[in-house]
Amino acid sequence: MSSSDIDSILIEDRQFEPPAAFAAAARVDEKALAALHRAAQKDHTGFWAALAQTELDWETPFTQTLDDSHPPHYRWFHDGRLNVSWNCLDRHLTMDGDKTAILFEGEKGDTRRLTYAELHRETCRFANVLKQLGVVKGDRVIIYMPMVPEAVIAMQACARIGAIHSVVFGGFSANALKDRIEDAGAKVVVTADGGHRAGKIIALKAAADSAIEHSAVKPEHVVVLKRTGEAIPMHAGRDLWWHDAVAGVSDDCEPVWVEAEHPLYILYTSGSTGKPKGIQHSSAGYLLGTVTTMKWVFDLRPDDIFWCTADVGWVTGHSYVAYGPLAAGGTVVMYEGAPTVPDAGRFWAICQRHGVTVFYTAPTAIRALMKFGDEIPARYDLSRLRLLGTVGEPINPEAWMWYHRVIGKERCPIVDTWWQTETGVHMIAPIPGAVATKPGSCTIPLPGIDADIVDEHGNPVTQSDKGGYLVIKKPWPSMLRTVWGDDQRYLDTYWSKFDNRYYVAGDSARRDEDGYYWIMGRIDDVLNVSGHRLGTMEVESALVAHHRVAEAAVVGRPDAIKGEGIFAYVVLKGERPTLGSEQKLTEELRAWVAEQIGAIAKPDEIRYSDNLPKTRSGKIMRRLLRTIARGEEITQDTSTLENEGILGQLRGKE
Ligand code: 7RM
Repeated sequence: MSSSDIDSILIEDRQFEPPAAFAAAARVDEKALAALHRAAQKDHTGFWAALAQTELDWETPFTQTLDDSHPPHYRWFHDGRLNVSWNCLDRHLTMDGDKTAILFEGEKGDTRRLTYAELHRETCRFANVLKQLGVVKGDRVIIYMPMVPEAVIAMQACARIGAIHSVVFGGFSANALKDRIEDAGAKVVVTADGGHRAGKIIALKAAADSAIEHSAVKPEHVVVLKRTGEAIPMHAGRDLWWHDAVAGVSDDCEPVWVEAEHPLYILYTSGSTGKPKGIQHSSAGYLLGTVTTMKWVFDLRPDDIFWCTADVGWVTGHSYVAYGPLAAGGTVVMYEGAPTVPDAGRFWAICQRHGVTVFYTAPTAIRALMKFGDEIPARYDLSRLRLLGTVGEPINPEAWMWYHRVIGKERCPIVDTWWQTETGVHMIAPIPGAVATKPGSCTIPLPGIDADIVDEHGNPVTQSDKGGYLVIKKPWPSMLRTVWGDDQRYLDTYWSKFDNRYYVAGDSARRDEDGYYWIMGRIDDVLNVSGHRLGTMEVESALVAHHRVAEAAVVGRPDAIKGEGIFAYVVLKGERPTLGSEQKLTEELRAWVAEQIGAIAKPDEIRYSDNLPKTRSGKIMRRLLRTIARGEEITQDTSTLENEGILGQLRGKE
């Protein structure tokens, strides 16, 4: 797609100033923000160095802030040493070990509260278990867990001993888990007998067994948390129960001090090919980003009850459940289940029960809950809420206004935060006491983040109605460091387009007269389904792996709740099913994709044709397929189609 194709259609002119009462008490007001921006502009590395000194505890202080001698590989604070779990836990104990770290609620209503002292103890114990299993600094541990405190404990335990974790979302299938075990070369897998979600039990251990059975890499041990109590097979010598393993283990575990650049984790995310990318993050720079954004964007204060609804399987759950809130010494809420169990008031019931003050969720959840009307939230006391946030995809102004009016009672600022797995933390987002918001815009880049919008040649786009490539022009501490095991892919995907000068996010955006950013969508073949990134190629690879499928092309189309829905065009090896008789095969293929990737990747609709429309050079005409999926009039040139007759089939008319 060339940037000239990216014309903006969204016009929104409402603007909301920071509420006076909020601004007066905020950590960062307008004046403070101006000072931060000035400091960052004057001395980019000095700005980050000062924050790294004040916001993090170091075992060995760093002497060099940024090593930029080998772009686009950057090292931040590289000769300093610290420990992430120390910064999240130990350093708060001296202040107040009895402070609540985690407030947990299971889908069935069970609750648990862990103080900092308890979380510290559990983390140390589990770290000692990992050590006993032979895990040492640099080893990879896969975490495939429900949303329970032990998921965070396992992550923190890895960080404590310098092991690199890779959390795999519990909604992913055995096959997806297998790919990640192999790519990461995992030594240990931490899982559970199952988890509760939407009234069902997610059979995590069964999936883990199947993944390992088919994996070329064989993890030495599987630690299993008892969560549901379902009977599951245990493999003697390989598997051990979490509760058995921690029994009798010491509460003490000296942190392993690691270099600032030591990888904290690998998190797999979708790109434009079928193979997920292992995004590799650092220790110090990443952690610094989480703390600064907790304070700037979430305005986190000691008495806040912070709830980010994301699963720890996504980057949002890493930065704003497992690390950021703890590094900032806050109290974080974790909820295991679905937003609609037992009914669509669950989120608001949790907000009321735990006194949530800062609430962060995805536009898809807001849209889904909005559908149930204003009466449901009206049943709950939401008066403790003071700040709301969104992430994952552009929020449509209608959902923004509903969130503002019905949940925030026109009193809470809304922070629309643009960022990615790769950026580690918020990049473009309002600082709520300082920046006016506009529904649908993520507003302006944070201090120390040098974002821009450029054209095909890398020149800034200055017209406010023109879109372009969203790029970041200077390195920032929490940026990804590479793609695990595939540095070439790091270079190709993020840097080569503009000769290694700019980080290319893969999103298109425009900037209005006030300098506000409006994200317009992905430039590559990546779908955003319910705020989750999925490569069209991933879904295509899954489809063609089915014995009846010869070829497949997958495109996105707008979906009122999910943001984007999945539409698949399939060419079969044998006969095309006659119109009206495709139901059974469609269900089979949908179930197949769920098995290959996970239920989130199931196509909403599948259409069968004799061929796919291709250009003379053999490229699938995706634009045409998108037009058809949306049911729009075809304006593209179709004269190069070898078989114009397939148009009728693609439109489902023949
Ligand atoms: C945090 C996360 C990243 C992609 C990104 C965008 C889209 C995320 C917003 C957004 C518009 C937002 N990581 N995206 N946040 N688009 N406004 N506030 O979602 O790696 O899973 O996805 O999500 O396209 O590139 S992610």
